[in-house]
Amino acid sequence: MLTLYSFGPGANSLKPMLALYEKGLPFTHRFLDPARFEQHEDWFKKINPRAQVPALDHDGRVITESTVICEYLEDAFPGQNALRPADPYEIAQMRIWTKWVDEYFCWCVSTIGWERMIGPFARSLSDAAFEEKVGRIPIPEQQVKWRSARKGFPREVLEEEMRKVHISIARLEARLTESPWLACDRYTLADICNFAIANGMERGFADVVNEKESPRVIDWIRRINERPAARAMFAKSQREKLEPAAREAAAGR
Ligand SMILES: N[C@@H](CCC(=O)N[C@@H](CS)C(=O)NCC(=O)O)C(=O)O
Repeated sequence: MLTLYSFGPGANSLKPMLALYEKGLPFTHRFLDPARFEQHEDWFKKINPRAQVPALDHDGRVITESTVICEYLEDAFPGQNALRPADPYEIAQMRIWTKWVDEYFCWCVSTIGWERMIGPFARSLSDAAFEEKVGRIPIPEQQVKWRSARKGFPREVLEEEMRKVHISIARLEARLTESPWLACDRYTLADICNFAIANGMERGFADVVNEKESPRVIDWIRRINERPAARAMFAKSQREKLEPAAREAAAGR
């Protein structure tokens, strides 16, 4: 039995969720509400002591780290709609792209996202409420990030991160000019893991991701969104949003 703990189909949570849909694996989804800091609650820290999503429970054993979960699904369910190429060279190319998103692309987009979204949210809390929430976070760097978002990241940090966002999109555009998919001539975890960060950037980063500057990236985002697995995933998430009571009942709350 598979249970995915996640914030829904966005950012790191999207990676294993889309992989599960692509592979056609039935799973239970346990949504954690970031607005209620559910990821920092004690019950969830027993599942992931780092208090972060996503986490996957497979028959009572927990796997964390979004990209590792995706690779785990390939190892545990190899015959089922493979998302990893068979050729060792192509596997290496796939891992270069998943490593890059985890170490570079994800971080610059994340800092800007935290400035825009987490900052106002953190400032809406009283000092006492904020400190109480931050005190529950087990990772020191993550506490620093919450505090920086509340204060507002320094302008030079935001400028540097935006520079990296431009570089990231240019790198994706260049690759997608020579190949329809990132790692090889077929859709793999490289596409899923980078899509997790790039999806929605046409709206949130319209001056970087647009038809003029990055038409191949726009087309690649569209092609992934049109896949039956992505459509099913987003439709299910929409239903879950519209039916919070049903979702909470399913989660046993
Ligand atoms: N390296 C981890 C990062 C996980 C991560 O950053 N999760 C975010 C959501 S995308 C989270 O749980 N944020 C809440 C918090 O840190 O308080 C992975 O890839 O799974």
